[in-house]
Amino acid sequence: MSHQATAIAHSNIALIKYWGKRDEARMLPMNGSLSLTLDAFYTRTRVRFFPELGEDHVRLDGRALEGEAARKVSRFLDRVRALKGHEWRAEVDSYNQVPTGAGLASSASAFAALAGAASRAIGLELSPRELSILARKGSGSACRSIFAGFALWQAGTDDQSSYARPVPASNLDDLVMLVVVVNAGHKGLSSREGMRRTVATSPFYPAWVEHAERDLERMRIAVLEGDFTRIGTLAESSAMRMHATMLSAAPPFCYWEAGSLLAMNLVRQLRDEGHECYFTMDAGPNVKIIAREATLPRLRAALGEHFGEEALITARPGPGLRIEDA
Ligand code: 2P0
Repeated sequence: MSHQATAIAHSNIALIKYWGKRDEARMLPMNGSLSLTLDAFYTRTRVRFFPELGEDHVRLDGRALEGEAARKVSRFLDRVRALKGHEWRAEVDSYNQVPTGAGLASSASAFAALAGAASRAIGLELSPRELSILARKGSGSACRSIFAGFALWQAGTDDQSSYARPVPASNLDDLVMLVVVVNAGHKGLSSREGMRRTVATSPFYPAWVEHAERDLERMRIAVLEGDFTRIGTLAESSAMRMHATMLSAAPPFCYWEAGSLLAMNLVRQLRDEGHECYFTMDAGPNVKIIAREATLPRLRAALGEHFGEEALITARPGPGLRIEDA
């Protein structure tokens, strides 16, 4: 019997952001979040377990991972091994269709794919909810990438109640996300460290948590009703409030660059001209514009003028996790 499997998971962008953990060891978030899984960015991961192997070997885009990045994968594999009661070590081969570490959620697709491939390879048959719980322990946002389209991660109160599920949507098939790659380089402060500092030091943080839970329910309803204006307004506000907690941390930090501000201003300008669109930003300088298919040509022209066509990536609602036995 071969102990191998391959999984493909797409990344997701949060419309209501996850920012801060209440329990880092158990990877429980302070607040729930809601995201859109995207077609354009994904990770394909093959895991092969070998009973005789002495240690895990992890490759990303063909190159051996070392140091903390490799240990993070091994610790995750330890969880999978513990679930099955095997000591087997693994060879992991992962390929990213995402600029790694540029705020385009590579850890979400990475750990969702790893959860799918490793669990199947070792002989576990997990439900989508169990896969979401497992993926969460690799990286919080990964629990949402198990699902296609819109997903809601309920914060929960313990390990088994903190997972994502699909959110029913109506009239949103023409939703698009235009990613403006302001800077594709590796970001400075990791999300994990940024969250830690924000929770510990920002006086705005309690207000963030309170509003995030309220906005989460509003967003769920807006998605259910297909209310694009409400979705965009809530998403933009969630992103701005999250970044306000970073600006108010000690020491303060900021992921924005000059190009980020330019893109945000262009979005506001286009909106004022009647081309409805909204922006969101994550733990990096890139700006993601939420729009509808009909507005896309105008947006691409306006943003392309400043950033160049090659800096624009059009993403659409994407599929959930797929696992193959080979
Ligand atoms: C999100 N981000 O909801 C938020 C918004 C970035 C900004 O989830 O520590 O890689 O592994 O749980 O999930 C990015 O952080 O952090 C993230 P960990 P993760 O998408």
